[in-house]
Amino acid sequence: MRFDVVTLFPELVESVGAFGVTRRAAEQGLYELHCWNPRRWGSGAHQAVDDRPYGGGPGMVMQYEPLAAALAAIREADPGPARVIALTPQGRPLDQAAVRRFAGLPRLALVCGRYEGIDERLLESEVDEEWSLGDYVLSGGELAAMAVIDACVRLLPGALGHDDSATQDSFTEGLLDCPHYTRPEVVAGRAVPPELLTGHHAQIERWRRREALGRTWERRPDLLARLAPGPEDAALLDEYRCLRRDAAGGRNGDD
Ligand code: 9D3
Repeated sequence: MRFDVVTLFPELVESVGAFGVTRRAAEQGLYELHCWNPRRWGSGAHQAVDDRPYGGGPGMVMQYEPLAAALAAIREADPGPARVIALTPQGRPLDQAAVRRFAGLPRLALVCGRYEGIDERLLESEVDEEWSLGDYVLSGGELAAMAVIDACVRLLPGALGHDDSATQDSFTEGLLDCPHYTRPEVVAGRAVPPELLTGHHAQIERWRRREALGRTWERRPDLLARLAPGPEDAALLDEYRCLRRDAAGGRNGDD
């Protein structure tokens, strides 16, 4: 897979490939990352890429021309069709379904906004989709582009090695992950849940499923609503609630 990123901070974006899974995947040739600085196509002595907003107001707006020139250079570098994504606060919040779709494409071009935003005409004429990282304020689109790249690369065949946790990842299934424990068996007076020490595989899987359902119910009811648990999961969730109530000894605020 090939990523082309239009950014005023290429070193920042390139660092996504410098560590861990994404670094190994790059070394294996599973993907290529190319950054394009629109400043190269800026105007005047300072190679400006931004100007004041029409209608007035604070901040600056990224101009059409340098961004369009960068996208033209991307198409010239490799004529294969690239889907063009812009990372903006107005985009839909990124999710695993979108990442899965991107990871199936041969090429992705990512446009990172800075300043107050991007000239709307660039978004209308050159960009296929707008995505955001969520409802909080970042300084620009770079971290969002890096998130897209990281999330895609881990889905590329061969990126994760053989135990392939990608297919088991919680969001693939729409549930939060269950808790994890490792040695030692007791830490600060807290023991590992005994179910995990039995070596009884079916019992362990049942415990993990129950904890995953319970945590999703507590922390992300929006995810659970979309999943619509079947009768077996509903029973596990009931069991979780009972255990929760007993453990709280009547100290639960809501029930
Ligand atoms: C005053 C209105 N703000 C828009 C919500 C101004 C503004 C804030 C932040 C304009 C641009 C930015 C820069 N942010 C991004 O480019 C960005 C972003 C984000 O801020 N949050 C979540 N995802 C993303 S993707 C790109």
